[in-house]
Amino acid sequence: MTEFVEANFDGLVGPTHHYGGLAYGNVASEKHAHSVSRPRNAALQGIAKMRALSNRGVVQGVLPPQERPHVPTLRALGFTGSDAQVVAHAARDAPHLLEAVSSASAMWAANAATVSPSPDTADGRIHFTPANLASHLHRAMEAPTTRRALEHLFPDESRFAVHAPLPAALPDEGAANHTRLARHHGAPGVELFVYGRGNVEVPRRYPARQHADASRAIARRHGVAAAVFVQQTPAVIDQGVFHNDVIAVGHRNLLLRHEDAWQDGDEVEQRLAEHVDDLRTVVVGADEIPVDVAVRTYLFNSQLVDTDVGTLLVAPEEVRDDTKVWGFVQDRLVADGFVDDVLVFDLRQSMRNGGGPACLRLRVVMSPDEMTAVHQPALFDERLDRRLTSWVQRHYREELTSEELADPVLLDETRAALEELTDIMDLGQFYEFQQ
Ligand code: SUG
Repeated sequence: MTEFVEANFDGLVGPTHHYGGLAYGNVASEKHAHSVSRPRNAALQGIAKMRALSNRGVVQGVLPPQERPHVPTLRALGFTGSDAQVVAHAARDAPHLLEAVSSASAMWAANAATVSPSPDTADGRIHFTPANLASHLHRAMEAPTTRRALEHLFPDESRFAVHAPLPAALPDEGAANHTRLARHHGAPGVELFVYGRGNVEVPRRYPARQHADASRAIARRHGVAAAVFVQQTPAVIDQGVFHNDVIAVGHRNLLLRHEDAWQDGDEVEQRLAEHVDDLRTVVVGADEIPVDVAVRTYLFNSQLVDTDVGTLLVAPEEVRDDTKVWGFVQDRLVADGFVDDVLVFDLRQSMRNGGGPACLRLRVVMSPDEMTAVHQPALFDERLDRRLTSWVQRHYREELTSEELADPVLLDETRAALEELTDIMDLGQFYEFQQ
C-alpha cells in the first residue's frame, strides 16, 4: 500500500490583518469590528501552529497572503489616480470599501478551495475548485489569486486539476463546507458536501452562504464517485454557524458532529457509513454543548491530525477556557480513545474574526508521488520557519487600526514585504503590483 498522508496548507496571515466587521452572520467578526488588531502577533500565532504540527510529523504547507490593499479592485469600483491617490480617495469617500480591500481574509485557507484527493476521483487526479466566496466582497476578491496560487503550488496537470471558481451566482465557500471520510487516507472515500441555500428553507436572521448547486457542481466536475449532500440546519446558521466547520469536523474514519448541525443528521450518518464501514462518530448533544457555546469556543473548528503519537485534537485556547467544553474533550474524546492527545493554541488574533485552527488550513490528501510534484518551497521546514519568522518580524506592524489603513506608507510596506516573500517562497512575479 502506498502511504497517503494528509498535508495541511495553512494561510500565512497578511500584513494588513484587521477587524473590519465585514462578515455579517459571523458573530466574532461583528463583535470585534474596528478594534485594534496585532498583525505581527497574528502571523506569528499562525506560524507557531505550523511549527508545532510540523515538529510532530504533519506535512505542513504554506499558502501565501494576498496583495492588500487591493488597488485593482478599488480601480474597478471607480477610484482613480496614482495608487496612493486611489487609496486616499477610497479612505475619504468609502472607508468600508477600503476595509474590505485591505482584509487579510485569505488566511482562512479552509475557504480557499474544495479538494478531492485522487482515490476519490474518476481520473485519478487531485481536483481543486477555488472557492468563489461570492457572498462577501472582501472574500470574493480572493478567488482569482487563490486560483493562481494553487496553480503555482500544484503545477503538474497530469496529477493535479485546478478548476476555475464557479460562477458567482452559485456561492461556494470551499472546504469549510466539505469533509472527506475514508477507512484510511489512500482508500476511496466519501465526500460530504454541506449547503445552506438553493431551493430549501433559509435562515431568518443571518444569510446562508453555500449554494446546493455549487456543492453538486463541484462533486460533478471533480468526478467524485461517492458524494453525500446535506442541508445545514437553518436554525444553527441563525446562531452564528456560518460554515459547517463551526459545528462538525471529520478526519479519516472519525466524525465529530453536533446533533443540530444538519437536517436528518442520523440518516446522513448512515449514508456515510455505507461507504466507510469502520466509521466512528461522536454526536454531541445540545445538552452537552449548546450551539452558542460551540460558536463561542470553536470546539468543532479544532483540527484532527495524525501524528507520530496518534490522532491529535488541535484546539483553540477558548476550548480550554470553558470548563464544560474542556471537560467534554477530556471525558468524551480523550478518555474514550477518539483522540490520543490535545494540543491547544493561542490563535486569538484570527479567532476574533471567527477563524479557528481548522479555518486556517486547507487539507490535501496525497500519495508520496503526488507530494514530490508539489512546489517544494511552499512546504514548511526549519529553514522556511526561520525565514518566515524573521520576515514577519521585520515587515509587520505591531498594531493596526481601521484609520491606519488609509496610511499611504502601509501600501508601500506591504508591497515591500510581499516582494521579499516571492523570493522566500520562490513564487516568481506572483503579485499584480509586480507585473
Ligand atoms: O468568512 N471572517 C471569515 C472567517 C472565516 C472562517 N473560516 C472558516 N470557518 N472556515 C468569514 O466570515 C471577518 C473579516 C473582518 O470582519 O474583518 C471574516 O471575513
